[in-house]
Amino acid sequence: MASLGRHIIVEYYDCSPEILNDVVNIEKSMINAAEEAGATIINSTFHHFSPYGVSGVVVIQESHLAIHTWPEYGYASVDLFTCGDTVNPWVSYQLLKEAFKAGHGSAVELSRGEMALLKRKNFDVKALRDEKSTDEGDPIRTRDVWFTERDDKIALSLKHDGKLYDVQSDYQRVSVFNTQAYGNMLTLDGMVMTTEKDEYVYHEMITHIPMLTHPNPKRALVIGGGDGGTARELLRHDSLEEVVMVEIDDKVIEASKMHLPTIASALEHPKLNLIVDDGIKYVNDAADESFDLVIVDSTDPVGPAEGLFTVDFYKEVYRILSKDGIMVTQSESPRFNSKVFKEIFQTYRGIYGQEQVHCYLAYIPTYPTGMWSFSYSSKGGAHPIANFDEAKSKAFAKEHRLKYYNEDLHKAAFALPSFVRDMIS
Ligand code: SPD
Repeated sequence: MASLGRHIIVEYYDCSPEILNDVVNIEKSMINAAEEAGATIINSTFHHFSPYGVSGVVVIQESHLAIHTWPEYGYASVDLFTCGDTVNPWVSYQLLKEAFKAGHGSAVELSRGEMALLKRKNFDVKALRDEKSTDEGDPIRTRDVWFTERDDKIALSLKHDGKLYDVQSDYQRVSVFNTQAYGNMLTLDGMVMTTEKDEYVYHEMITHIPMLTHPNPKRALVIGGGDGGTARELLRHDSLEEVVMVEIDDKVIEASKMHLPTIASALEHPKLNLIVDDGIKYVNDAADESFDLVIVDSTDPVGPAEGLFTVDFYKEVYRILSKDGIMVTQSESPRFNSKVFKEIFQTYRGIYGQEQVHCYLAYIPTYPTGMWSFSYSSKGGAHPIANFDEAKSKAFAKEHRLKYYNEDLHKAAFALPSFVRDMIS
C-alpha cells in the first residue's frame, strides 16, 4: 500500500429530490453501501434539516462514509474514506448512485497519508494501557463496534466482537454476531431473532404453555424456527410422537448449527422431521386435523414471513388442527408493532371465536421494547389457565430445570397490562 487510506470525493447530480430528503432511507442506503463494500459498521448518525436536506455519517471500522444533500438541486456530496485494503469504496460509490437515482456522478480519488511522507513515532500502546489500567478494567477501548436494529423511531444496540456468519440467502441476510453481553446472536435482515443468553424465554414460552394445556399432544408442527430452539423445547415432552418443522431457509439452519449449538442441539433428534420448504405450502398440503399443536415461530412480518400473517394462512392452520388442537404464534410487541399486534388478534378471533383466543407476554431484552407477545388459540376451547395441568407443569419445569417457564408464570403470563388488554378487547 502506497498510502494509509483512500478518499473518494463524490458528486451526485440530478438525483431524486424525494430520495435526497428521506433521512431514514439515506441512512439505510449509506449503511448498505458500507456493508456491501466489505466494511464493518461501528455506528451512524443522520439528521434531517428544516425545511429540507440531510447530513449524516456512517463510522466504519475502516474509517467513514459521510453525506450532505441539497434535495432542491437534486445534488448530494459524499465522502467515502477507507483505510486498509479490505474495503472497496467504489462499490459504495456505485450503490449510492443507484440508490439516489443520480442522473450522473463524478468522483475524485485521493490517497491519504502517503507512506513515503510518513515516519513512525514512538507510541507504545501496551505501556500506556499498563500504566492506566485499574481493577475496574482496561480504560483504553480497543473495540467499540455495535450492531443496531433500528426502525425510524427506536433502535436497540448490542456491542459485538465481529460477525461469525454473514450470508445473503435466497430469502434474507442471515448473520451471526458475537455479542459481548448476550453471546452469539442470530439476525435476519438486521432484526434480532435469538441470542444465546436470552433465547430460553422465547422458546420455553412458545412451547410449554400449549404443551402443558393440551390434554394429550402427539403431533406438533413448527413453521419457521430454523434455529432449533422451539424444537428443542418441544422434544423435552416424551408424549410427543413426532415434531415436524418446516423452515424455508436452509442458511438459518446452517448458521445455527455452526454458531448456536445450544439452541440447535435437537436438530438431529430422531423424533424431529426437519423439512426445508415453504411453510405456507406445507400447511396448504397437510391433511385435515393432522396436528395437535401448530407453532408459528416466524420472523417479523416483513420479507419471507409476510405470508405467515394472512387470514388465508391461519384458516388453513385451523383446518389441519385436530379437534382439541392448539395454535400458538409469536405475535410481536404490543408497544412497538401495535398495528400488527391488533390485527393478529382480530384475525385469529375471526377464525377461532372471540373466547378461544388469548394473549400472553414474556420479557425478552433483545427484542424491540423488551415486551413480547404470543397468541394462544384453541380449536376445542381448551382454556390456557382453567385447563392446564398445574401439578404436571410444576414437575416438568423442575425436572427440566427450566429458566423462565414455571407453573406460576404459566398463569401470570396471561395477566395483561391495561393498555395491552384495551388494544385487543
Ligand atoms: N423481532 C423478533 C421476532 C422474532 C421472532 N422469532 C424468533 C425466532 C426464534 N426461534
